[in-house]
Amino acid sequence: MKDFKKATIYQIYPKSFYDSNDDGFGDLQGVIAKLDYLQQLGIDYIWLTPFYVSPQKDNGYDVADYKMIDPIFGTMADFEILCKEAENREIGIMLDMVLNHTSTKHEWFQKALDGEKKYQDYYLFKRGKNDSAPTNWLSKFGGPAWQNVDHLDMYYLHLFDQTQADLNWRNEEVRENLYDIVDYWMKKGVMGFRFDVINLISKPLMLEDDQEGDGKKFYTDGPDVHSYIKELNEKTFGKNKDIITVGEMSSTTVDNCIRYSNPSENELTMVFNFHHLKVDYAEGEKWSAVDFDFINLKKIFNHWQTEMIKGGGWNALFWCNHDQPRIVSRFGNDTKYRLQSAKMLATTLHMMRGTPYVYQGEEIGMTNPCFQSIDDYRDVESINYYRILEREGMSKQDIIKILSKKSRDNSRTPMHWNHSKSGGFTKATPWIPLSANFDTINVAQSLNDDDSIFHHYRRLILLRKQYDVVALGDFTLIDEEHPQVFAYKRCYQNQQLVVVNHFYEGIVQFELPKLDTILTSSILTSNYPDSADYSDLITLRPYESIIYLISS
Ligand code: TEU
Repeated sequence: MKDFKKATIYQIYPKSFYDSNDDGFGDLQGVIAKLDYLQQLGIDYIWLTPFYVSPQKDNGYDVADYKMIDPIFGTMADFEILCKEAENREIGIMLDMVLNHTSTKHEWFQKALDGEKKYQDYYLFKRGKNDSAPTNWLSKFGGPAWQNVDHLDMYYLHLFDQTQADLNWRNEEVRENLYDIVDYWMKKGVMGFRFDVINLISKPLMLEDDQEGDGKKFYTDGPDVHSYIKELNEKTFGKNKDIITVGEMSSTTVDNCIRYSNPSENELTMVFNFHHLKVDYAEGEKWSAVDFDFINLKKIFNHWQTEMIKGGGWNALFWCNHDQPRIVSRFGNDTKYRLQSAKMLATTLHMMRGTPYVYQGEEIGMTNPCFQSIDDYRDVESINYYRILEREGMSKQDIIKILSKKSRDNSRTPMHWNHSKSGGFTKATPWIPLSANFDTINVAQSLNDDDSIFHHYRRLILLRKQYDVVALGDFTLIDEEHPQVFAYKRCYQNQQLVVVNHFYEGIVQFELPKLDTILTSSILTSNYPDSADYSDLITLRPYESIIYLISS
């Protein structure tokens, strides 16, 4: 059995990973073809985003049949081979379970539309009030969260796209059906699950208008969420102690996350929260192009590290995923200091306490593609917001500028395997354009260069396995108010790490904690070949990042 505290998880967005049959879409055979590469990186699990039958309005997060594989990704036989081949390489497969909503093309929803009361009760169908929607809640993808169905004279709730109808978790039969789906995949030999927006599943009995916001305060970490997750655990993955789980928690709190992930609660293994990725929002508004707030970033990490340790919870650590822009373009420098800043960001994250996730392409320092036209975008959220911002009077140029920083498509461009046409991803036309820099930033180049970002990630993944302090140490932030450096200490038994990360260009001096003379220090890894030895005051170069190991 793998120890999740020492594990690293690699996220694959199959549509953009590798196209084995040259139809322009990545597929499961494409994942199989690249398993050796992932083994070389040293990861322990692969989280695959949804590949179930889906109209693909939200790239598979709109599931029409949970037990079938969408033909664009391959067949069940492909999936079974993938599980076996991954297992041969000691890699576990984690599946994405989208249990908050289904596609409106799902047969349950179709039967509800046909007037079957039983299936209407699978969703949140409500009568409108005074000729308008049941509440004033807003969808996370823009516009109202309720869609009217004329012939039923009712609205249904969709927190995401109109084609993603929220399920009614109060209905026991719905829950049993969902547990059966999880069971079905467990029997296929999967080793983990990522539960999509699982903290949004519990809606209050009485739905009311939100006088201040978009409605999220009513359903985020909702009234019965902990009891539903406990039940999900008990009836499905809790039966196999080797299975690991991660919950995606939207706008959550640390107290809830301790409950979600403290083992004594029998809920989940770990949790994603997004607070650290909102430091470049302008007063809570994602669709803005402002610099990130560095001090706040440190404070948020410090809060989540120390509070989760105190409460016995477990963080999933991540900079990137399929919903987030590329980190090197976001908090790093994707031009002159791409190499140094990508490594620095990796070190900052991987030396914290929690289980790190690497999103495909992050390990070679892929950047945002900087699309110049709305025609290059595919993401439903980005396209919706393009229209909304245009209606609000923003210029096309300003909207494109914001999208090029914030769109989810920034991370969804095809993986760069080599410098050949389409980056070796496909021989056909890819479903979404590539970033133009695939000729210099690609896997082939990274594997050949000992100094590459890839090899830095490989070393970090290994350090977590080699040093207990990485997995188990406590966490203390050093110099919280320092405007350029994010440094922290980790301690476990007689081992200590001091991790120093310079987030900006230029040269900066930084004071390190004084060491007892009986202690010795060495550099475990750094992103410059000649970083300074440990001393009370060190000088850091642009984006310099050093891990010191202190021992007695
Ligand atoms: O995302 C949940 C979610 O709310 C965000 O990450 C969202 O994409 C972002 O806040 C928009 O600004 C999950 C999936 O990861 C995402 O891909 C799906 O679109 C969404 O759920 C619905 O299933």
